[in-house]
Amino acid sequence: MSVLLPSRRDFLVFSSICSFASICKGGAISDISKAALGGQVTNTDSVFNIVAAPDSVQLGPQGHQPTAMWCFNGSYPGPSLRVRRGDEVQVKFINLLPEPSSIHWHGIRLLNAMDGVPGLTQPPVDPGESFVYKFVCKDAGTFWYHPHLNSSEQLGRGLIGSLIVEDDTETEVDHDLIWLLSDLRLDQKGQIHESFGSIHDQAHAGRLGNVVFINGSLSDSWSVPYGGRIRLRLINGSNARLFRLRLNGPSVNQVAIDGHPVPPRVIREADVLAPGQRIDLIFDLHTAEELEIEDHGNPDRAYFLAKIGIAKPSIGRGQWYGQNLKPLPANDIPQFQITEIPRLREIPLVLSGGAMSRQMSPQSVWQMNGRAPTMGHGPDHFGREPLFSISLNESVVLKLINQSAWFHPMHLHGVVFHELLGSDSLGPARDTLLLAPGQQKRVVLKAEFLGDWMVHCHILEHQHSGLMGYFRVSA
Ligand SMILES: [Cu+2]
Repeated sequence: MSVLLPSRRDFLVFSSICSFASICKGGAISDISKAALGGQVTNTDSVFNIVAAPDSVQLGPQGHQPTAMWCFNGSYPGPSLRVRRGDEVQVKFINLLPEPSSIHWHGIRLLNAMDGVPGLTQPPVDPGESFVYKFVCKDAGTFWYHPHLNSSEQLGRGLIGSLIVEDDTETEVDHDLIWLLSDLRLDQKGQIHESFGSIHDQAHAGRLGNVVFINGSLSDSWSVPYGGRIRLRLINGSNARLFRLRLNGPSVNQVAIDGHPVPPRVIREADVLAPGQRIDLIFDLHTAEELEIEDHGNPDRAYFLAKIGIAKPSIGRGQWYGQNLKPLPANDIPQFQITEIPRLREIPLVLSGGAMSRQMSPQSVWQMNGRAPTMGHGPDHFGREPLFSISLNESVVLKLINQSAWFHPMHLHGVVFHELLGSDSLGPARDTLLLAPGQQKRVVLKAEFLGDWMVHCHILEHQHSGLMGYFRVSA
């Protein structure tokens, strides 16, 4: 029961934040970013300005020391962008960081030139420069955005945001909540810990934070203004943390994974939510009910994440939907016949290295297919040659083989894929798939878009130190 678990406020570092109220405020550039923003972003015509810049954010309670971070539009997380399926989204990205950056639209199937990977799909956006992203959102669902350069540090300093694509025939709910989950590694002064580039993090489980946030907040009590049906969109925007969310209260349906609908299924525990992944839940809350959510991602250090209840007094009444929950409207993604799969070309992708491995060395922490791309985040850090090539419109089976002793959520850009479950069924459409230590998984995918596309581990310290390459889709 959650009352026995520690809350996030009990985390050691948080009490440290509280005791450092008097450190002076930094971030001279924050005024520039606010000026460049020109007020609120608008989404009426799916045209946005996104400014990345240093800023200071009140992570702890009021009166305590703000944290110097890197922010999209001055907030942590950045603005939540809501668009309609089929819209052409236009984002002017302005970089006011002290280093080059970009924005990648995680999970969005788009043209290669808009994928936001410096050195592969576009030049880096230098400090003071801008880049206009234009893409059509083909799929409704829960997506997110973040830089794709020096990702461990840029996300670890706060550059994350959600992108929600709505459908005209969306399943009706009274409240549509987004929880962008993240963690930050903070020092004793409540500032971002400067341990970026740590070989220990790279070779082990990545840069785990010491404080977990929901939409940048420490609040563990959330409320909707009145009862009814609630959609909760969970996004894991942390560098390395695996969430395993246990749900106590009303019955909860899992309705989408990585943005794409799945048949509604009542769960007491959501699938593991690895970095980059999303899960959508739908549940009904009436009268005095509350949904309590615990994170058992690390079974030895489970904690109470938050609860969702109805504000008191409730200011209205939601609809009563009964037990009837229809699947979300499907996205038009490639479909596969199970009978065609044995005929498809199979491409192995072997992940090796990391701590406790003989393949690991200071020059090569991780390897993909035995190859160790240059460490770091320069223009050739993902290797000069593609890991594999696929013809346009070809379907292939990719065999992911984790020879290491560590978890790897593997993310492919430019495609959605399905895991092959045994010989006769397919898992849900995904863009990021978690491999446990020593695990092998086969996925089927169809190459729909030309170009060079990243394939990498979404534990960003693994990505930084070798688990990052690309595949080529050619005509
Ligand atoms: Cu990894």
